[in-house]
Formats: sequence, structure tokens, C-alpha cells
Amino acid sequence: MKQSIKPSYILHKNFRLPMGFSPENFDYGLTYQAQARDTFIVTYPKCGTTWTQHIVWMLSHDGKPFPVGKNINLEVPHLEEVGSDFVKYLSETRFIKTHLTYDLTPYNPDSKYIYIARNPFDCAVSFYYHTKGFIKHYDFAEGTFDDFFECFINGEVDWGDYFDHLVGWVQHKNDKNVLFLTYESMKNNQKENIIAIAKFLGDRYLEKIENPQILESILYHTNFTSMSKNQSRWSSQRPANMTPFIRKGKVGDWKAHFSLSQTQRLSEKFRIRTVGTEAENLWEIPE
Ligand code: PPS
Repeated sequence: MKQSIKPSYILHKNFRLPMGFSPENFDYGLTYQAQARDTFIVTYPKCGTTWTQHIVWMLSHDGKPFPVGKNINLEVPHLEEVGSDFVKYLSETRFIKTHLTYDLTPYNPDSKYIYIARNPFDCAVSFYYHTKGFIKHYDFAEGTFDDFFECFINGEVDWGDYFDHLVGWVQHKNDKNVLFLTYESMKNNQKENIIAIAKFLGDRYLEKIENPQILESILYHTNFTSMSKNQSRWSSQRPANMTPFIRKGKVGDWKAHFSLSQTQRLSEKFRIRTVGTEAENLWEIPE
């Protein structure tokens, strides 16, 4: 039987971090004091973070697309990657990416939190290609989906257990400073979700998209095809033989990867972990 391969991580306290991450920055990130004008984009990895980073960036730049030659993570930074000082010194209306669970995310009742959830099946597949492709972070180039699935279902991946994340945040789904969206609804109705994000951010943003040219530009430049171009805007370089960071952008790609037994095991875990919570009915889960 083929020996299973596991991704490598930095083991730091209770966390697994990608190998390129600094544990010091991670710790500093957790100490950040959220400010009234901060908006956090919160996701479990691979659930629509970059897409949302680009939407909020365009909303705050009059519908201009993020320029080629720059990296969005310097302007909408990842808190646990860069640490709190980097974020503190941004201009005052900050947009901040985080993959932290509810309990660890810096909280201020006047800050805003946009949470994007994605069904765990597609999330696992996307996370697999991510882990395989960022060789310097995970040393998992030879790993198979079956190898990764075991790590994912056991919560033994960076940022921990998918369900801890989802269930912690879904309890705050209806808080007035939380906008809870799903990747699938963004795919189905991108326009409606961009309008919801603008409304949530406030009048200044809503006024922008009342200009049809701005709204059209955001719709066009944040769609999958546009974001697939010039991908150095979103992430560091990946080897040419690996899938690109903006990979497929599909709902249901999991069906081409999961075995029957994997489907049953993740469905079972989904039912057990979400029963009695609002996460229970977010997606149709296979039997
Ligand atoms: S990360 O590394 O956690 O920040 O990744 P994240 O950005 O959350 O997720 C990456 C997946 O989102 C898809 N994506 C998009 N789908 C549809 N439309 C747009 N505009 C878009 N932008 C990013 C991206 O392709 C990854 O999903 P998969 O399934 O791997 O394609």
C-alpha cells in the first residue's frame, strides 16, 4: 500500500502555520486592537477571501481594479501573517483579512466583520490544491487528495478545524456588525452580494455603486475570468506545473475528487457538528 504523505507545518502553540509564516507575527496579529473603522474579511481558508478583498478594495477606489504589479495583501493585509504593527499603520479605514476563529478575532463592537462561508466539500478540494501548490509553505507537492482529505477531516491543517470556524462564526450570523455570506450565493448572484457588501459598509460605499459604471466595473473586474488574469496581484508565485491560485471557481468541483466513503464521512461530520446551529441548512449536504 502506498505510504500516505502529510503536509509540513510550523507547529506553534495549538496552531499549524504554513512554513513561510512567522510565529511572532502570528502572535502579534492576535494582539491587534480592533478599531471602529476597521472591516475584517473573515474566512476559513479557501472560502472566497481574495474575491472579497478585491470587491472591498474596488468599492473604496471608485470601481478601479486592483493594479497589475502590486499585491493586494499589502493593502488588505492578512492580520496573522503580517502582525499588528503593519495593520496599525494602514490608513484609518482599514480592510483586514483574517482566517481566525470568532474567539480569536480582535473584537470591537463598532468594527465590521464580513464572513464568507463555503461548503466544506469544495473548500477541502480548493485547500488541497493550495497546499500542494505552495511547495515552500507545505512541502506537499507529491500529496494526493486522499492524503489531504484525512488531514482536513481531522482538522489537522493550517487554521484548524473547518467546523470550529464555521460554527463559531455562524452563532454571530445575525449580529449587527456581521455580514454573513456564502461563496455559493456570491457565485449565484454576484451583483446582489456586491450591493449587500456596499450597504453593510455604509452610505459612502452605497453611493458609489449607485453609479452604474462603478457597479459594472466591480462586477466585471471581480468575476472569475478577470481575477484569473495577472494573478501575481493576489498571491506569491507558484510553480508552473501546479494549479493557479485562482483555480476553477466552481460550485460542486468536489464531485470529481471525493470517493463515496469520503463523501459519507464528511457529510456525517457536517451533520454532527452543525446540528442545532444555523449552519445546518446553509447547503444541501449529500447523504
Ligand atoms: S485563501 O488562500 O484562503 O485566501 O483563498 P481564498 O481566496 O479564500 O479562496 C480561493 C478560492 O476562491 C476562488 N475564487 C473565486 N471564485 C469565483 N469567483 C472569483 N472571482 C474568485 N476569486 C477566487 C479560487 O478560484 C479558489 O477556489 P477554487 O475552488 O480552488 O478555484
